[in-house]
Amino acid sequence: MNAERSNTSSSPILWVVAAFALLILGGLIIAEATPLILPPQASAESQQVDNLFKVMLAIGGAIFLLVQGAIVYSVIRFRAKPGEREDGVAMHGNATLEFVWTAIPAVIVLILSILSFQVWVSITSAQDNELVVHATGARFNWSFSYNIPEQDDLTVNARELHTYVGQPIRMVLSTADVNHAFYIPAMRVKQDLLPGRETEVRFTPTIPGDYPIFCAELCGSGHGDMRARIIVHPDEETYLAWFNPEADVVLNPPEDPVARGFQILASGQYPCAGCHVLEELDWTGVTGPNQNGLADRVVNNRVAATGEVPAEYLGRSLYHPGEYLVPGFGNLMPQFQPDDPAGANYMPMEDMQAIVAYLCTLSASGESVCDPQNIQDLPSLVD
Ligand code: HEC
Ligand SMILES: [Cu+2]
Repeated sequence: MNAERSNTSSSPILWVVAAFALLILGGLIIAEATPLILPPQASAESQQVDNLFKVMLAIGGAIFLLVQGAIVYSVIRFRAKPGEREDGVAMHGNATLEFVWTAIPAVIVLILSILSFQVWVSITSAQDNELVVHATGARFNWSFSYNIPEQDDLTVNARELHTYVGQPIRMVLSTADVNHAFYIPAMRVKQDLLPGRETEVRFTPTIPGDYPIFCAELCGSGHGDMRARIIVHPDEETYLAWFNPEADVVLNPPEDPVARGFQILASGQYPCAGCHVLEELDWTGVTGPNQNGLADRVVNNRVAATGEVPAEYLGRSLYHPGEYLVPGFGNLMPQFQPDDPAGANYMPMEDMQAIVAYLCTLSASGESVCDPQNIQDLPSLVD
């Protein structure tokens, strides 16, 4: 027994070396295993981000094993013997130890900041021939808009982000209300949206597919509904097969106001989808009332409650949402306004009229419940 003890304590260096080798091995295993649960690396930048992440995991994993190992060792090695009731030895101050545990983390942090800076510079630098897409976050919705080439003021709006393999993309991000964060795990990008300024983020998709986009900044009750998708087309041709017809509808909008209203809402230009359910348009938000069968409810219920004709009620729901609150719901809907194109929640009068014309058809029969004359007169009715 005695012989064995003196044998082990005679080569402490060996034990320390063996323990450190185990820690490093453990750290490397953690660094290799954890990324297996990450989404695919679907952008050119994702490999650099993941490699940096692996370095951090290896270091963090080794430190985790060191700390946990020291705890387990101490619990076993230093536990009180039966009947032992005295305090432990009082110790304080160990300059060597303190120097070591300050110097090692300082070196680690320095190395990590240099590596991080390199990756950051590399993935955020401008590239030739970028496709610029604007994304707007609004509680609780994402919408995307693309400039139409050679048409200065006209944009294609979409609820999904379309792009294609190999095309560098620059997203310009702005918010209509509070902070949001634009997060595409498969592209390894995450960027905050801040009121009053534009932020940007860049990436180049490499694998065709359909990946989720999230909001990564708690922005209110419907935050969990604030999702969208990025569709990465295999090449420019398939991308244009989506883009050109969309641009065509914008350049030649439908004459019929109902069709135009449907098209405006389907484009996701306004954030309704994140707050309302409407099957026809794939809306899934639950912050506001369900809009299926809305027109019948307006006729049977809201008209009597407000003394307004149906078109007037719907128009005022958009421009003065706080005026009449649907029972059971709070005053959470943005107040759209036709006066200031640069201001928040701008919705021109013609858009409002088209949207109301469409909402009037959400009846069991599919027939409009509104008088066309009332829709024409909306500018004075909603004043
Ligand atoms: C931030 C969440 C939010 C957004 C975005 C939003 N709404 Fe609403 N909406 C509400 C809430 C909450 C109510 C119920 C309270 C009220 O009447 O104002 C409501 C009520 C309504 C009503 C009245 C419904 C009824 O049953 O009487 C209509 C119509 C409506 N919204 C249409 C829209 C349209 C169209 C859009 C997009 C242009 C939109 N909303 C965007 C939250 C939202
Ligand atoms: Cu959000």
